[in-house]
This record gives sequence, C-alpha cells and structure tokens, in this order.
Amino acid sequence: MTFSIPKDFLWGGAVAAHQLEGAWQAGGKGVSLADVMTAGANGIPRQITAEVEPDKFYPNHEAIDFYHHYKADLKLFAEMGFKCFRTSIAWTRIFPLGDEQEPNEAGLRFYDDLFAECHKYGIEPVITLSHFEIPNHLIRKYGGWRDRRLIDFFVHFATVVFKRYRKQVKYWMTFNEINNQTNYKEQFLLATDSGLVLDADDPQSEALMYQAAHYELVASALAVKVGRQINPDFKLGCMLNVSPLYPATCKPADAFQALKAMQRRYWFADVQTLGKYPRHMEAFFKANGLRADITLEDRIVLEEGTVDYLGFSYYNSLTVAAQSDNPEYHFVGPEAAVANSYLATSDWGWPIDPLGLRYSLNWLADHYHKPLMIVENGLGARDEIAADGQIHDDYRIAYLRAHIQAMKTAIEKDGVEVIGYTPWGCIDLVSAGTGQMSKRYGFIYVDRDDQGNGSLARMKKDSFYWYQKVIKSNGQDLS
Ligand code: P53
Repeated sequence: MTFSIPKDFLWGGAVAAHQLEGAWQAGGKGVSLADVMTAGANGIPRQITAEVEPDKFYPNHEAIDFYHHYKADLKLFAEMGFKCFRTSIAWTRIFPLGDEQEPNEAGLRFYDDLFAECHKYGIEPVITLSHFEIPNHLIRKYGGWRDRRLIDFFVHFATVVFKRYRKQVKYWMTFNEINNQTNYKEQFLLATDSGLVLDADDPQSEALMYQAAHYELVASALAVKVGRQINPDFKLGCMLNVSPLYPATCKPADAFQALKAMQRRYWFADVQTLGKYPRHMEAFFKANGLRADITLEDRIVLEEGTVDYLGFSYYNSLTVAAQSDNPEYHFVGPEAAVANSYLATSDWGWPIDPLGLRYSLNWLADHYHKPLMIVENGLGARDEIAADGQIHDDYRIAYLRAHIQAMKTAIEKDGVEVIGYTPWGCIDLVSAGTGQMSKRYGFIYVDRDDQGNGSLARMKKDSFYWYQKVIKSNGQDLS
C-alpha cells in the first residue's frame, strides 16, 4: 500500500458537451434540454421553454463552439500536461429524438475524431453518458424519466456508444450528479437530472422524483452490466454531487438533522456501489407511499450492476439547522440550510471550504469502499483582463491549491484511495446553473460574454501555468 498520489494519477479537467460544444444543430443533432434553457443570472433561474423560440437567447446553442475548436483546445490541454479529459457524449448527437433504433452516424463520427485527438496526446477520455442533456423529445413525449420506457432508450444509447468506443474509452460514468434532484423544489435540478419539467410548487414533484430516480438507477445498473460484457476492462462509475451537510450547532436536533440530510442526499451511492437501497430509504418510501413501482427484477439488476468507482463533484459544504423539534419532515433542501459564519463565499454565494473536501473523501471512503475520483471542483469567478493583457486569476489558484492540498492530505494521512482529479470547466464555458459565460472556471479564457458576443479567441490565464506545474510535479509543487 502506498499513501501518496500514485504515479498514474489521472490529472485533467472536466466539461460537459452541452456547456461547450455549441453547434447545436450540426451533423443532424437533435434538440436537448440544454437547447431550450434560456440564460439566467446570479439568483435568476433559467427558463425552460417547450421548444426553441426564435426570439429568445439560448446560450448553449453556440457555447464556446468546441465542436469546431476541439483540436486547438486539446492542444492546450496537452500543453498543461493533462492525463485525462472528462467530457460527455451529447445524447442528441447520437439519437436526435432519443427513441430511435438507428444511431446518427455523423454524431458518432464527431466523437471518433474527438477521442482520436485525445489519444494523439496520450489523454485518456473520461466519459459521462448523461450530463443534463436529455433529448427534449423524451421530455415532451414521455415526460422524462417518470416513464419506465426511458430505461430502454438510455440503455440502447449506452450500448451503441460502448460498442463504438470500446477501444477509445475506458472510464465511463452513467448519470451526472444523479442526487441533485433530492432538492426537488428547484425546477432546474429536477429537469436536468430527470427531465421532469415541473413548477416549483407542484405537489407531485417529490413522488415523481423518487420514481424517476429509481428508473435512472435501474438504467445505470443495466448500462454497467452491458458495459462489462462489451469490454471487461471498462471502468464504470457513478457520479454524485457531494456537499457534506454540517450541523449548525452541537444541539442534538441539529446534529440529527444533518445526519438525516446526509441520508436523504447520498443514498444513491448506496444503491450504485452496494447494490441496494439502504433501509432508512425503504422505511421512508413505505411510510410515505413513494417509489411505488419497483420490481423484483429491478432489485436483482441493482445488485448486479454496481460500479467500479465513485466519481463526484465537490464545490462546497452546506450547513443545516433543525427546522422544528419534529425530525420527521421530508425535505432536506434549502429551507434547512443556513449560512456558515466560518466560511467565506464565492461571488455567486457558494461557500469555500477545502477541509470539506477532505471530510467528503473520508466519508465516502468509510461508507462505500470504492476508489474515488474527484471529477469536478473549482471556483466560478469573474475574470478581468489586466492592463498587461493577461488574466491574473490568483483567487482561482488559491482555491484549487487549497483543495488539492486537502485531497493530498486525505490520501497521505487518511489513507483514502483517489484515482483522479479533474477540475471543472478547465476551459471557460456556459454555466449550467445560470447560463452565464461570466461565471468562469477555466485555466483558459474564452472571449465571449453573457449575451453571446465575442471572438471566441482562447487565452491562457495565470492558472494555466500554475496547473501545468502541479501536474508536472504530480501534485508536489503547489506553490
Ligand atoms: P455552475 C448545482 C450544484 C452543484 C453542482 O455549476 C452543479 C449544480 C448545477 O448548477 O452542477 C455541476 O455552472 C455540474 C456542471 C456545472 C458545475 O457543477 O452552475 O455538473 O455541469 O457547470 C458548476 O456554476
């Protein structure tokens, strides 16, 4: 056993197809959920329209046009020393509607070329199958994942791409941040995870969410089973957003609230790594008449389709306080969250808590006993071009340095097994939550603004050279 960052550690960066590719209609691509989401802003939610409306601005339609710039962009990633590159396959490039039998050859060819370009530089693709990109047709015709037939459509999509990229891709993840939807009162999270487009106060949202989540978990497990048959060397993972929930005080009711909130938010990982629902969720479903449709066959599939590794995003911790003396209430989202006076926040109000990453790594290792991959982490911030024409993003470097240090300590002192680290938005892209370009995460600046103006020119930030040094020293030099 070694308690240091392994030699073959997967340093890289992460993006998602819809947030950078653009070219929303190229090569016969269909309309995805991301194509019908307008731009919002900090605190102003994005709207989801039924179809594309000609007079509205949809920032993902062009994004940063990675579709036509990927060769130059990969060259820059290679220059930083990336060992891997996490992106997703846009479902609607392969199945424009989502329920077809035959895949779209032009879409498949785009990813042939993209993955070939990665391998040219020895960069391992790490691929998410479903990253907020459900075909809009599946939302409009079937109501998204509330319909069991979605399982077949998704598994068919997974099978086609597993076969096609059998030799090019080894690392896969099924659903991005599958547990975000536990915050089911937020329309955006329910829509992006499950294609459930509901009003915030829809009384059915909780029941629909748990049912949809179940179908996704079955689809994920089936995909893992199929993937393993297609190539036994595949590494198949799940993906969760991990924001550990701290109690606001040492009052027992607060500590119990935080514990319950952890259970309500992370049980997906129990299903995906251990193969069954935890008893606390079974009890909760039974008492509340939730997740009505589950078969014996589903349970067998869940047991057989457990993952090889656990991928997760980490941006921040959250803090919760007991709402009342009754610990039995359902919802564990924002109404239980309180500000944490010990933590500074980003310009977008996200707490900054590097120790929370070490906490999360420990907690996940204790519960799930799987290799862990940090597949998103980073600081969304405004960047200014200075008088010398450069971007001096020392705030971003400070955030990443502290988080990489926390990861290192977890590996070295706590014995946690971590196989990779891919900071989010390694090149500036469209924010998922707000649709803004100005919420930037990248090592590489892209000249484009929130209204879609700009030359799309790429420019290295100070953090580019810093991360290059981090990778070159295998995480030893964080200065
Ligand atoms: P943006 C909510 C909570 C945590 C992570 O987010 C989230 C979200 C959704 O906004 O999303 C992940 O762009 C997601 C990425 C996303 C990134 O975090 O809102 O996997 O697609 O861009 C950052 O700042």
